[in-house]
Amino acid sequence: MTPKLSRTILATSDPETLAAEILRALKYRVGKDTTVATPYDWLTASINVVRDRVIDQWIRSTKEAYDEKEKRVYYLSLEFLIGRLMRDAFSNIGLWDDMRVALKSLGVEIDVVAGLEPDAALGNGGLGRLAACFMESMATVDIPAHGYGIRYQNGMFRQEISDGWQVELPENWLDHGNPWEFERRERSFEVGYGGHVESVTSKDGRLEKHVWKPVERVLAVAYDTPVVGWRGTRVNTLRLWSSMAIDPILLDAFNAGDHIGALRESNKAEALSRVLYPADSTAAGQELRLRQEYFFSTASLQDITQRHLSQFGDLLSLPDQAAIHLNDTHPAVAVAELMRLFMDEHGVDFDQAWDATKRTFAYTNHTLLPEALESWPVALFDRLLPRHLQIIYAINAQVLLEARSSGHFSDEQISRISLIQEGGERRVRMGNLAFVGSHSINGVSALHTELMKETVFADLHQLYPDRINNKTNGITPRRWLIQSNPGLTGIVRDAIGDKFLDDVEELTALDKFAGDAAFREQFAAVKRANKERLANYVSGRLGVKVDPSALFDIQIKRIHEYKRQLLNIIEAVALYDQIRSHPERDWMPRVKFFGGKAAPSYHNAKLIIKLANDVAKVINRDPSVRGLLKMVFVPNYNVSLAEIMMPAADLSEQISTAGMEASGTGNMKFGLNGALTIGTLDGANVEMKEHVGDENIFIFGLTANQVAERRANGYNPRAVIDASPDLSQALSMISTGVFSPDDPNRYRDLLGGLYEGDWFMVAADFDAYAATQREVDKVWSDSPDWYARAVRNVARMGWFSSDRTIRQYAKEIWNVAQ
Ligand code: 26W
Repeated sequence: MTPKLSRTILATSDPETLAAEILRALKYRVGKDTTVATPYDWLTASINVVRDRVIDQWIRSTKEAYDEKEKRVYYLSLEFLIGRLMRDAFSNIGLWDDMRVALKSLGVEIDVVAGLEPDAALGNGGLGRLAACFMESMATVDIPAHGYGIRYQNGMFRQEISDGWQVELPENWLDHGNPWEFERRERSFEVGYGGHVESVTSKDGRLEKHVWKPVERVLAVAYDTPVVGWRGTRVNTLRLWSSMAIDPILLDAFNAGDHIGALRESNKAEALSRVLYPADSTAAGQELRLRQEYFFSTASLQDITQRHLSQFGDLLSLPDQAAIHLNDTHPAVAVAELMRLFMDEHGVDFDQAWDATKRTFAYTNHTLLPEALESWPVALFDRLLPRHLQIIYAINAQVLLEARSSGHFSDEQISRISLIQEGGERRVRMGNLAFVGSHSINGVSALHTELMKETVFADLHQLYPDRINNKTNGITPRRWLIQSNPGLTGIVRDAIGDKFLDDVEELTALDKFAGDAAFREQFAAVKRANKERLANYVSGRLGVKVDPSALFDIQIKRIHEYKRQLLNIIEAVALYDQIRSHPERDWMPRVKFFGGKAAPSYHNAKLIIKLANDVAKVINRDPSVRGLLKMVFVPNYNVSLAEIMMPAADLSEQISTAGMEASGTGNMKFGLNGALTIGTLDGANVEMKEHVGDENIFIFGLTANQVAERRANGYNPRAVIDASPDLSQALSMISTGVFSPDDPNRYRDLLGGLYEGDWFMVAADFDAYAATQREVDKVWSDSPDWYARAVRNVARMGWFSSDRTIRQYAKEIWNVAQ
């Protein structure tokens, strides 16, 4: 047996050696010398130097998994929101500081070069970023794992703000090439669509098997990116599929002079992996999306099964060697595809195939929003994937038989368990497919998991009561503390030593420093420096001046009504009004930052962005506010911007309507960087409160049960608004055009929603929220108290590491060694 990889920093090199290697890479890999090298060339050369070391370890990791016949994890996700990789890889492998010195000796600033790397935004938000944190944690805790997804040519759109409105621009992360990826033309698989299914019968007329004859076919080509764990212990693979025509040029058409027509197939095929769907919560419902889902599901499964067969020779042992994880329902068609591969390609009978399929798959649900639950019209499914639809019918028959024969289910329940939604246009329910095809279905926070059992999956949970379990989300402390906040990392190392670098739960040792005035001062100085960096950023980009000694209050996340940016903005308006009417009071200076993208077709979300900008414009210009309140909407929120904003926050806004945010992960990033949270008892906020302690978090508002109860028993927002003078006044300012004199009716419909139903309970929670904000002011005015609480947040957030989450998945879902 080969020894386990050692947990030592493998890449020790002195800066002189590295400088020489950089020069060599510049010359022989980039083809330039120092006199003509652009900053991009330095970036490429530097990455190449570190990449070589990563590759050595990558090959070792891969070989070890093979030799030891280790069970592998395959994480299927339509999104990987990885961000930049340079600092991550350099730092994890222990070379960041040496590379800084090496580059400096060549007259190059590492931060400038690192800032040129494109931010790989192959995801929308939480779900995609979680997949990226998980990849890093799986490498760190030494689990053999492959991520599988799509190599979108255009990732998440770039957001510009023009006259206060969101404008979407295409994002071109591959324009300068991508030094991290390796094209694997030899790993390509055919993907079929459409056509028909033939039944093959034996001589005596028995049905032997089905053969799907697709009419359209494209190629999925693999691109591999190494994922480096902490201290370079293990390097795993992120394999992204790119689509390509099988015949890139139709020669007949070309020879006949139709040069454009000759490329038609090629263009059509390449459209598949062209662009990420930018909707983070509403199912797109478009054919291309289903094509994407099947495209990467089948390519990944063909790859996995081929690897398994070549190593073990027998497909039925797949569940012993492979755990395939479905990141939400986006790859749920993989359940039917694996069944097809078993039955049609490998002659396994239905019962055995079904048993092996369930033992192989596990599924994570990330949202309870009804509009986000994927379902596809049966007619569309039949046209694109006729064999899969047959298989889904067969699975459905099996599941409904189980339900019926148990005698415990009413007809209504049976119709909810069915994989096919009846009534109106018949649809395939992807959540139900993922559920019945998996041995484990997990939620992403304790509350969310309980709500899953009570709502969307109540009937399926009754049928299969052992399947639903909780795995509270986490974040990687490497990117979200060590790399993005070197200042805080430094003072923590000085205070408690280095153990927390390898096990972030060791941060609890910092708890006693909450009472240490000298440490609190160091902490405040680090926070101040991080705030200055953010202040410089917004002054440079937006020309807005903010005072770093003010309280930095930050809400950054996708713009969505349930996340209630509107509540925050209305409260800012109320505060603005109060400051003007009571200039004599002792107001605490505050800067409210907002950032986030709206789905391009989400009208209200786009209006909320415009409102934030309209309100900011008026407040920031009003001399009577005397700079006590400022508001900034920071455009194009992405992973790289998060790395600047998280460390600079004093107050983290996590104010979703209770019961609606599955977990949240931004909440954890803020806490780990020493921000205090103002939030509802929603998602992982509930567990954060348990960990940091009631006095170190500001909780307000209705609970999930109270929200459900109000919605059920008739809630009258109008009465609530009338009873709150502050809210009434703020709403009337917005609706009379104080912030939109050019179009006083701009927000009529948006605010109308608050009077009519107020589904998101903005009015219901307003007074509690505003009162809690004044409580925040009070604590902020007492610096030692504030920073003591902030230090306790850092000390107690270690549990929210994705290493902990991944260990739980490994042990309780995947059954893999670590
Ligand atoms: C089909 C369209 C679509 C696309 C994306 C529907 C739903 C999604 C995701 C489920 C949205 C998402 O990112 N959900 C977030 O997942 C995070 C990681 O678990 C959680 O922390 C967030 O609370 C949840 O909103």
